[in-house]
Amino acid sequence: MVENQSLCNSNYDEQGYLVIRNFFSAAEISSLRKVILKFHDLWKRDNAEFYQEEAFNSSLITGTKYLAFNDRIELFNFIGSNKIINVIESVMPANPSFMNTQLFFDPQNREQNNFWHRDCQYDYDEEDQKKVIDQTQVLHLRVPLFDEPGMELVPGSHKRWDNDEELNVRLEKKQRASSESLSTGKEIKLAAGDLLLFSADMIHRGLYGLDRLALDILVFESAAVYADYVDDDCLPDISMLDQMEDSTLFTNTMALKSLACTE
Ligand SMILES: O=C(O)CCC(=O)C(=O)O
Repeated sequence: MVENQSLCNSNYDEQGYLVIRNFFSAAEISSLRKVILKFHDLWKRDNAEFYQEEAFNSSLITGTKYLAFNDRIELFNFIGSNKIINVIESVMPANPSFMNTQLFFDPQNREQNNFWHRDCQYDYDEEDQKKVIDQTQVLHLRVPLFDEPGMELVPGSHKRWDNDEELNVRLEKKQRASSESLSTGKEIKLAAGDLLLFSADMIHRGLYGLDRLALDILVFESAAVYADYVDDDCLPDISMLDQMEDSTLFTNTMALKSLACTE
């Protein structure tokens, strides 16, 4: 149960992020780590060149390509647990829907820099990014599986456009690089067991080091536009829904997808 739900909501609403220390028990993280490491080892073997040259994340962790039925159930039960759904609903009350999962790790090329971005910048030009920030919400839940340097975030930037420094660095204008430091950035160090919630719309970057491995769960507020981003293969089978404490994250997505099909 998330204590002081309204406090969570107002912190997230104002700052664009929320850290809950020791949210998960050592046993919860240890079981999750086993499943994720299975995925990660198989994924690395299958993507050896990409992994060596440039990768810093993988995605579709709940899909059928690398994990067997029982491991997928374990992941779905973790995501669809009362404690996770409660915390999601405390910051996103209106029909939160499952989008995807990603796994973040250190790039093998130690010269590879991290980079400031808003997630929406890869799909929209600057004018549309302003609208997206204003109108839609995507939430990341970061679950570090080991202690890690964490994330650097620009608090409050989920609700406002960039200042000059931020824009030039983030979009590499005026000969700035997206890996340069920002005076408005705030580092959030994370330990295994912590949970970080942050808005995908805010200006952020990952901090590399300590051989990190973090599971990110992506959730969107039910705007049908994001239903197209969801890969069917990453959703649970109907038989898996009953096993979860709370399957609403997935049933909301399924409802949106079936709505999109009939339109
Ligand atoms: O951890 C990273 O390397 C980047 C994370 C990130 O940008 C994201 O989760 O959207």
